[in-house]
Amino acid sequence: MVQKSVHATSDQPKCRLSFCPGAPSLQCSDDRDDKAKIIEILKQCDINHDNVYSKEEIKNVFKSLGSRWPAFRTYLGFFHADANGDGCISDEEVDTLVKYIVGIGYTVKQG
Ligand SMILES: [Ca+2]
Ligand SMILES: [Ca+2]
Repeated sequence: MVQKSVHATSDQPKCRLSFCPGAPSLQCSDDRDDKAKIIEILKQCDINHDNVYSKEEIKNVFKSLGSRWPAFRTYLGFFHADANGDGCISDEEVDTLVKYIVGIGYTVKQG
């Protein structure tokens, strides 16, 4: 004998804490790792080793990251990071650039 117990609990919101599959998951651990790898690529692309990045050097960075539009990305990167507008990314500005690169979703795959 099967007896269904029917409880009327319709006045309680059932799915208040349901997970939304489309919601971005919070990832904090990988972020720092990505940053470190991007800084590594930046250093490799600093051809004249002056710790200042010219447009040409930044374009190489985006090429290394596999960007399809390195010139466009360079333009936007400078727009975001070149605070004093002198046409190159100095040591103080490079952090903003790295944040920008991480922000647009470039991750560095090793191997
Ligand atoms: Ca340089
Ligand atoms: Ca600058």
